[in-house]
Amino acid sequence: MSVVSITREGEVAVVTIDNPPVNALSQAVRQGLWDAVSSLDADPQVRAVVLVCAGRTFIAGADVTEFGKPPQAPHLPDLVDRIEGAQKPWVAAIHGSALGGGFEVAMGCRFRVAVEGASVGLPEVSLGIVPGASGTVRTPRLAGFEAAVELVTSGKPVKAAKALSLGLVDAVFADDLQAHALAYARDALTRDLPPPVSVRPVTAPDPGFWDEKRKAVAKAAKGAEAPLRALDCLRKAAEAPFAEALAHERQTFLDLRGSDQAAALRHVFFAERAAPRPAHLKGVDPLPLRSAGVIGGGTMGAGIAATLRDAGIPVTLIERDDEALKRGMATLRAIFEGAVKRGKLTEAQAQDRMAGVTATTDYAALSDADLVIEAVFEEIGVKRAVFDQLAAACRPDALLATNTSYLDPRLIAEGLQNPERFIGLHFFSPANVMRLLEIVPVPETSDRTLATGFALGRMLNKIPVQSGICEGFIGNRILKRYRTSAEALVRKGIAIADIDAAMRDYGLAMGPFEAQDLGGLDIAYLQREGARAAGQDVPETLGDVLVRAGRKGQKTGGGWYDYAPGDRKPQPSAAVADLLAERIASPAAMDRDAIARHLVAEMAAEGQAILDESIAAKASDIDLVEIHGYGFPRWRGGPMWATGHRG
Ligand code: T1G
Ligand code: NAD
Repeated sequence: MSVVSITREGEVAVVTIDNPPVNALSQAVRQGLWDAVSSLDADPQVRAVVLVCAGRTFIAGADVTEFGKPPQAPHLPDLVDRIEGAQKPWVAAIHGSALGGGFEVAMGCRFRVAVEGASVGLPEVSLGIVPGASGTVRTPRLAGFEAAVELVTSGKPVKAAKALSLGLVDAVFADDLQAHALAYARDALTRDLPPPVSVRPVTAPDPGFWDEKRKAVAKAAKGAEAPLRALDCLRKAAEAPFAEALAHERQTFLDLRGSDQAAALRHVFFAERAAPRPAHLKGVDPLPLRSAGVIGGGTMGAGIAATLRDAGIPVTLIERDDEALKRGMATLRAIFEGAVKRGKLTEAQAQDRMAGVTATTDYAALSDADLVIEAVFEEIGVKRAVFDQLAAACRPDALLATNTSYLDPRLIAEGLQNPERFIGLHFFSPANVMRLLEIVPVPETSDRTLATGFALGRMLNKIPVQSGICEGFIGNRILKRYRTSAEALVRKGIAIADIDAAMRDYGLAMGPFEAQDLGGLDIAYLQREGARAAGQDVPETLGDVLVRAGRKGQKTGGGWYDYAPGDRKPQPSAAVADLLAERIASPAAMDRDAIARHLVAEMAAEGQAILDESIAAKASDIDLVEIHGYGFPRWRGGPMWATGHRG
């Protein structure tokens, strides 16, 4: 079957790309399009061409699987120029997503039309590269530099309606894309054609524009190289002739394609796509998930209910009493109202989400739920009592899940009827934002239950990673090692602020001590005290000393740092120096890069132990946990990738 085929609709030819799963621009597709230009230019019956894609989306971009190999002709920039130079006007008909090279091909066409809900974008920077087939020189000729800078340096796609307002597409249709595209092409033939995109004029912004954008892009990039290089290409497109700017872009693309950051980002790209469908569950059918219950409407319960509703799943929210239920529903409503304020949801969508929640204290409401997720207090007695009620109230085949962070799920499930349907689903706060979902089976968990956990992860657009049972599973276990290692540096006299600065320079949003002050030192302290009360030997930490002195973080006006009233800016604390004086060696200096390399190596060492104990199946899963659960910089690939682990 040819990946590119041509049919005729009167004087308009239809070129169809059919290259599942996402019509990527493989060499065969590029060759097929190249040959189509020749044959259609030579056909006197053909006056215009409509380019469509079969399947679920327009061209999703260059074929990422070809990136590791030498580029093969026809090269994409040449193909885009060839389409633009065709004797007959081409109309790109976009559904799904036209991304990267896909949108560049569309910009080589004389017109672009889209169906409502389609997206266009240039996500190359998320792969550590820049558009390599004229994206930085054609986009400004359609939409101007303000929009082009946002589109190219953020890598975020825009929906068809916005693309129309920016001039990136010429028309948007409610349905029947191909028929409308054919009509559009025929109508275009009755009028003077607009000039090809490459010869449309650009208005070069003043130098101040670029200074301002460079600051903003550097801040957002947080150490990633590609966004700044993309900005340079855009400035070149403003200040140099098309051909010179195109050559500069191509050189930048080829230069970045072989970079460490691009290799790391491709690693993450493929790991993210492999995660929701683990090989060992291939062929295991998940159970249907048509309705869910959430027990506990606190921080996590409300977030979990929100993410379920975002996926269109009806939710029954259960709390201890009406007062707590009101609080839970208020938290949930606030989540959706925040999304409306940010333009993520319409008011109607927010109302629909709330309408899909049944709030009650009566467990009988769960009698037909397919799935129930428990998110009550982190106390084994409370949890086990909840699961006893669930076993009595729910169907015997209903999936029962715990969101516990530190309790052993086997203890929670002890004595549960039909334990094969029990599983740990560890969401991260805020559960409706963080994509990481640690899936923790107990020995009795059936493969079907496990496959359903992953199916839920896909439905919720999460990054699901299977974890074995150990204290803190994968993420919180590495977090503990990271924090212990950071405290060890403090004991050696390294300044707290230097350690945080080192990790921020490395690419984390904040360092380990700032993060504890933000989240609260008492959460981990209570976990340690619980372990001590249970007879475990848990050595005193510096954090213990601070919490015992009432320093729990920002919420008490001070933790590792002091905070002026109403100010969240961390200030080095003389009180902390006094409190810890007997436990810290005299001040010592350590190069920030050395601090970061040491702490990342500590994370990776714990990751290796996690692999050795089969708590995680592969190193890339650990990278995904750190990137999606703890903000590890994607462009470093994760702690395992960054320290040379492959697999
Ligand atoms: N190349 C090859 N395979 C791809 C691919 C691509 N560009 N994009 C996705 N796939 C595979 C993916 O591995 C998975 O495979 C399947 O398609 C479904 O993907 C010159 C150089 C399009 C929004 O960065 O954003 O063009 O696991 O699960 O959730 O300037 O895929 O099924 O075997 O993500 O429906 C720029 C990346 C490339 C787009 C669909 N393009 N893809 O999402 O499906 S660089 C991108 C996506 C470039 C030019 C430069 C998403 C999607 P498998 P999926 P989805
Ligand atoms: P929380 O205190 O904010 O909420 C717990 C809720 O459970 C409260 O609203 C309480 O009223 C309710 N509850 C208690 N007993 C109940 C019962 N018998 N029936 C119904 N509702 C009951 O706690 P949280 O932060 O949401 O944590 C909940 C669970 O999620 C814990 O197991 C915690 O370890 C886990 N978790 C927390 C985080 C986090 O960052 N907070 C992250 C991941 C997992």
